[in-house]
Amino acid sequence: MSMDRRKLALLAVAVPVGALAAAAPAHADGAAVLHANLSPVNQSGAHGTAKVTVKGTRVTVHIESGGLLAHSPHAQHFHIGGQHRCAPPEAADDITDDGRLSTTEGEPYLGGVRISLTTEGDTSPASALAIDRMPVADAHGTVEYHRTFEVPEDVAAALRSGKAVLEQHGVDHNGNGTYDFQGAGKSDLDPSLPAEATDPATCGELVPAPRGGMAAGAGGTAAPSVDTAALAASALLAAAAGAGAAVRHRFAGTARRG
Ligand SMILES: [Cu+2]
Repeated sequence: MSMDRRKLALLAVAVPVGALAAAAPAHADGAAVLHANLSPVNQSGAHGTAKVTVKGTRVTVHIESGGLLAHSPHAQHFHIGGQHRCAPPEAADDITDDGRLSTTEGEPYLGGVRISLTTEGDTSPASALAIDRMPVADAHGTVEYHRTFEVPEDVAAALRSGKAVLEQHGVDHNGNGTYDFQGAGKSDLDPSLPAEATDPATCGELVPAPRGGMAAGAGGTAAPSVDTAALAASALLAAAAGAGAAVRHRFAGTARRG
């Protein structure tokens, strides 16, 4: 009896606080929403969609993709600094002349890795090939990814202005169900890894979504109740405040690399 009453009392306090915290950023003019259609690269057969919300330097990423190599990690990044577009097919033979598009061949178009879309911890370029912290496709080759984290100001600005590209990596070129060196040799990024583990599998340009269209399209059926959303938002804010400090600290000490 007393425990239930205590929980109720806590909720009674928590809900108004959460509502206050959520109200300010959710409807302020600062938020930008980007969308990407992830198209297959290297005949991977993979595809997907991504939604990125930018509020100040706080970024929320939601990716749903399918057709990837099952039971395998898939490195994924925001690429910034090139022509902010996915590589055209003719880029595939720039360097290796083998018809396969490597990450290096795509870089003039996409730009280098600026954000590593890891599942936990560091998101800087230093984690570009942190395979043990990248999402793993399930038995159906599906990757669902959802994370909120802090980014440097120039990354937030690039995202807002539609100058970032999302790329997922990992292609089973020889179709044997695993990343191996027989498929396409060594990775252009790290010779200790098979090229199959790092070759691009999907690519999509992050394009600003029209402000009016989003609410009608994406809000729909699965929207949580106001109280739930407010509580979740306040928890995210608290978490982001803590995580943001750690990420910024790491960025300060990490040399930038493409
Ligand atoms: Cu990448």
